[in-house]
Amino acid sequence: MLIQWFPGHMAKTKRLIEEHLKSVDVAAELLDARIPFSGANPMVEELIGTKARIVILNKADLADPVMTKKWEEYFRKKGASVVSISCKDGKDRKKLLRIIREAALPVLTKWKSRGFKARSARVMILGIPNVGKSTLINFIAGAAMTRTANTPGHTRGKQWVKLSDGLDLLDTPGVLWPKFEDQEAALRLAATGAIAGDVFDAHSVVISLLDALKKMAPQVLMEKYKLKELSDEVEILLEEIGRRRGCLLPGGVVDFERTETLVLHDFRQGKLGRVTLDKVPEEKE
Ligand SMILES: Nc1nc2c(ncn2[C@@H]2O[C@H](COP(=O)(O)OP(=O)(O)OP(=O)(O)O)[C@@H](O)[C@H]2O)c(=O)[nH]1
Ligand SMILES: [Mg+2]
Repeated sequence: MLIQWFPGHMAKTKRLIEEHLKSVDVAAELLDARIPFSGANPMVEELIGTKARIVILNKADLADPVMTKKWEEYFRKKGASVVSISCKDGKDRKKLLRIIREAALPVLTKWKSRGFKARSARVMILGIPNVGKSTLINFIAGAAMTRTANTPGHTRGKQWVKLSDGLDLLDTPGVLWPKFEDQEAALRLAATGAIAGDVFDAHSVVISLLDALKKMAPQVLMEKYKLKELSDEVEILLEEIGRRRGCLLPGGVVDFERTETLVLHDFRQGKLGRVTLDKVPEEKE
């Protein structure tokens, strides 16, 4: 889905999310484990405010496991509750539910101490396009999903996915806009598929992706495309990949456009290894 983020649209999105946030106890910020920095919305902390927040590093199956640990550590040091998961791995459901419940506990305890009847913890998922919000909602809901329409009270009009174990999930995720100003971040967002194909220049995206992959996963790159060596020149590397994969135009010239599509597809499918594009910021001594 292509979303054009005009300033007016952003303001409207912000208002809508703020409105939804009022009815939840926990805001779950979903990040792509391959780009926890580039894929973070610049305003999310301001939006969430003092609400209990958890960071979910999703698509961990596509990210470098060592880097994911480092990113978890990074968020933990910043005081956030963090968990890394893959919606492709059913085993991760439990740890996800545990962290959500932990985050909601203080709110629910306070609620009860004020003499109110016990109630479920309410959670909202936030994240940029394509990070896996819908998949995550289905993943947590699993087979036990029941939708309750028009819950009375201040949650009126909202749809909740009722989980059997004392958790309610708002089934409308907050779609956040990604970073725009940061060129590096934009290239990575495009590489992972968070920015739709027609708003970026695929050539630059693939060139910068190959440049990163050359350093991060040279072996996989060579094996996948049956290359004897990796050319220092990324343009030449791209051409060699095209030749290897038979992406040719009449006359035997490499079809760059097709080659770029192929490389992007392979990367997004995880066929070029488990790669994390964002480095954890260096700690200041
Ligand atoms: N490998 C992998 N793919 C995932 C994971 N979670 C989601 N995906 C894939 O990511 C793509 C986007 O998922 P969605 O759930 O549609 O993302 P979304 O955030 O709802 O996207 P929008 O509705 O466009 O904002 C889909 O192809 C999912 O199958 C994961 O943990 N691992
Ligand atoms: Mg969705």
